[in-house]
Amino acid sequence: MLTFPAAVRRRFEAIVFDWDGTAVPDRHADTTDLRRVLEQLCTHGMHVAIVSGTHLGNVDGQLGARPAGPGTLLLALNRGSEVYVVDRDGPHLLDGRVATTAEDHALDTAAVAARHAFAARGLRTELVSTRLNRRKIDLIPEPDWHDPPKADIDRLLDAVTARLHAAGIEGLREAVAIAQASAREAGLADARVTSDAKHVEIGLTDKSDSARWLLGFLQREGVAPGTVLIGGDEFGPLGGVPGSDSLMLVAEAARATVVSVGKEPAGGLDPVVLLGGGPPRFGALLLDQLERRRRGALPEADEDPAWTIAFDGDAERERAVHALLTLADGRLGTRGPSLVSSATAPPAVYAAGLYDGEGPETTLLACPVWHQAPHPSTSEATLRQVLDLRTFVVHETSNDAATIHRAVRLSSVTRPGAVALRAECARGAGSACPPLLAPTDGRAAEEGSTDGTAWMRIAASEGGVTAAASQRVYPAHRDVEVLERLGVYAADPVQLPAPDAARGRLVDLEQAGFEHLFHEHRRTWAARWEDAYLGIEGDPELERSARFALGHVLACAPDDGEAAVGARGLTGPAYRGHVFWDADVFVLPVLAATRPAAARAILEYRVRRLDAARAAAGAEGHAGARFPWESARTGRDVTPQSASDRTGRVVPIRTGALEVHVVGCVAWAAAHYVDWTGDRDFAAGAGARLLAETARYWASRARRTPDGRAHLYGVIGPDEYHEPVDDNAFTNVLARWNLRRAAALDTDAITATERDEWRRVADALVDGYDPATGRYEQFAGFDGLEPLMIADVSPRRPIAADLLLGPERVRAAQVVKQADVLMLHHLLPGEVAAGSLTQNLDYYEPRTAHGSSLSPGVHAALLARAGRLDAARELLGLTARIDLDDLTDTTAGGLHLAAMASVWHALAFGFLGIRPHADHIELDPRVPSDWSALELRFRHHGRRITIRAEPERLIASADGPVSIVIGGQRYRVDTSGLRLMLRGSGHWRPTAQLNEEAV
Ligand code: IFM
Repeated sequence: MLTFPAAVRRRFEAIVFDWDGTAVPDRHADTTDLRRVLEQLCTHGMHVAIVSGTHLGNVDGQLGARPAGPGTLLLALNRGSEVYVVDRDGPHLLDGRVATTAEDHALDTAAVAARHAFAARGLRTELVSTRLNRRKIDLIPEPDWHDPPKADIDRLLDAVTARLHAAGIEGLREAVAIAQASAREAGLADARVTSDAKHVEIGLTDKSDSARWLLGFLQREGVAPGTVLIGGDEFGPLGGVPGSDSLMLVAEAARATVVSVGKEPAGGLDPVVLLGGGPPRFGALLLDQLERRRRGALPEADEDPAWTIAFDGDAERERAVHALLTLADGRLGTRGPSLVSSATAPPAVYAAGLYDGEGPETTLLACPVWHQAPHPSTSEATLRQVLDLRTFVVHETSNDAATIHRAVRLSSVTRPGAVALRAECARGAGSACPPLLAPTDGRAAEEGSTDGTAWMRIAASEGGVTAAASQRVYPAHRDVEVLERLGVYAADPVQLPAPDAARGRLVDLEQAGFEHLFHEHRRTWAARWEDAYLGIEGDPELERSARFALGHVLACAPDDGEAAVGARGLTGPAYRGHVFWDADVFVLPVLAATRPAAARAILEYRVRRLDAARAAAGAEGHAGARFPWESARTGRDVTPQSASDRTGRVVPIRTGALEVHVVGCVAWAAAHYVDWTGDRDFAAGAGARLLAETARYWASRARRTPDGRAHLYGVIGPDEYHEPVDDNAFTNVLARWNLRRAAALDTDAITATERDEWRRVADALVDGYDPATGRYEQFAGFDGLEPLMIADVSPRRPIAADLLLGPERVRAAQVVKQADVLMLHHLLPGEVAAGSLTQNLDYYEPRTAHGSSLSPGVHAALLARAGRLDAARELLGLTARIDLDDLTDTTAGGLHLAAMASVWHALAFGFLGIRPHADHIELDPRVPSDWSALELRFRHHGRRITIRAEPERLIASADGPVSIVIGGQRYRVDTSGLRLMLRGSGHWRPTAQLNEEAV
């Protein structure tokens, strides 16, 4: 086999190439071999796109490929005017740009005018075709030229230049300028005028449109630009005119590898790799790609710093890195590398909602491990792991000096519960590793093997998990073989699944194969990012950290059934996988705006435990539903009742008994989901039940005093340093909102008497607000505690103030663990006293230790709302790095999912000031002057909306009509977008040339 330069000696995911002169020498060449290679490349999962100026009949007629996939064959033809997808049944038009009658007329006028201009200089030309969207003027018309082979580019250029000189035209560049002037005069402002030495063409589109379309397609397929190969034969200038293939080098292709097989008379053009050799060389390149795929070449990461995070042999932080690199699909979470196993940091797999044990001991069940591959034994081995944030695929390389081992693994978001691994290893090592290993917690696993399929099942106290996996090992090259493993998990919290439950699904997986699974997984992730794009231009490091955080939130819940999202998701064992308010008020808002079905699954988890919550309320002697502080399988409270402190002293944990605000948080989540999605069925059904039952709880728990006021006694607020407290402002105002919102529900399930009672209780609930200071007292008596600023006891935050100062001291002082009063301003800005944010920020922020990771992101959001952008950025940056830098020293136990979610809260609710309402979105953007733009995409009531906010400009667009309110003014936004400028007065105003329509 011919060798190629290092730049192309790798597996690419897609190839985009010019047809005439690159893939075929002329339009009559035999393409039997080419057809076969391209079809097989598609079968092996590569996307193939042909770019040509000519029409379908020419390219498809000559090639005749009929590929089956999973790779796609695309034809981008007629110089950027049409795109076809070709499958077994032939080509189908995907997209086409049809010239309007006026454009058609203008093209004719331009072409005739150009010919006249040439004729006036004494140059005879011909209009050789009048195909779709373009006109082509032959500079050397028949019979002057006897069909020169295009490959003979030097002769062709000489002949054309001589002819042009004879007419006093300096060269091709001037010929193009003449045609350009004609096009402009004909009214074609954005005409594309090009030359391939033989012709001058005037068109509405060109190869740059093809390239942009194709790269957009590949992006929607989840193919990173750095894994795309672009091929052509004319990149360098021809007679002073840019080579026609250089038009493919659009900005979106900046990370692609580009090769030319042409003669390139003007020499190299950065970054094109000059291969030369014409179509035969290009054919060899395609064959090389096919060979790599046949030998099981691993997909490679495009190490674009904007979309990847790499860890190099970080032994010290080994367990934290495991958490950071968790692959989750909403049902399954896998942590730990494939190529190294360590007794101190064992790999782990968890299934969502699958718990073992009873009461406070209830713990996520450790499942069979599927992802261990043969690993080098030498201790010098170093491990490099790259997480591709676009697709949540982990690429691993282990180098033990003698051999390089590599592995790629994924947890399929298209088929949650399905997993795939491909690894390169030393000959003979592949089959040494069994496909399933028992978890290291010593739990009994039953295992077996049927027809080459291994299965393993583990019973929980109720239900359990069964995994099935198969693998094949095949030679790659000399000393290397490829191990390919597919696995399926069936988890059931009620009944232990039979081996066949997993084995049956594995058969489907095996039929699909690794490449197919890889393809669909990539595409599903691309669709997620398409709805949840996040860009922070001007701060690449923050942008990447924020994408990391958002990606993990997008990965934590499935699209159907119920989602038991624990405080650490499926990324680690901390908090035993228990579900807290973290899921309802931190994770859910992000998903409601970006993956509504997953947000619905989080609510479904609560809905299915409504009976347990009713029973808990009843057991306390209250009405309604009392959701537990920590929840797991049954919906009964599983909060531990005690723990040992640093001194070994056993201290009681009272959050389970007293942190009742979670009840209102569930109601808030239901209402917030409806605000984002407009899901009427949920609102009228389960949503109404959640709101009503939680309101019943508050109404019966509130105590009246003779002065007519209502109180909630003996609770713990979000600030867990103080317990128990009376009338925690957060709890009371949340309960008040809950009662009022439920009283307003349009349902027969609530009686008029109940509504009246709820409104009366809501009106009577004390909230600790003092109009004189504009401040809420965090709970009754907080103001009388010892004033203590965090800066006086610690130079840095976050700190665990209870550990630093001791629990007694913090209990007696104004030291706040996490946003408490301020959490109200974050969740319920319409329920707190207007204008009270600043006073409460001023007072509580310096007293807050950020002893919980839930705190700094919320503060960042509020500081941004208050216009304190520098302080907001500082806390946003801290939150975004909380796990990446293991700032709390607890990341090993799993990622702080609520903190990850709060990064998005800070950007969306804080910097952009977004609020969802039933019939509009409210915006109040504040963008730091050194960010060139903050861009977020989300869904509101089914419409996809993109907001791009620059320090002084705002662009909003949507895929259908939506209403946006900015500065009290309502605008209608649709696909054509809305532009506003920030005026000197600090108000957003439409720019003059706008399409806005105030309604
Ligand atoms: O829910 C949080 C709580 O607010 C603070 N301690 C940790 C819990 C789980 O993240």
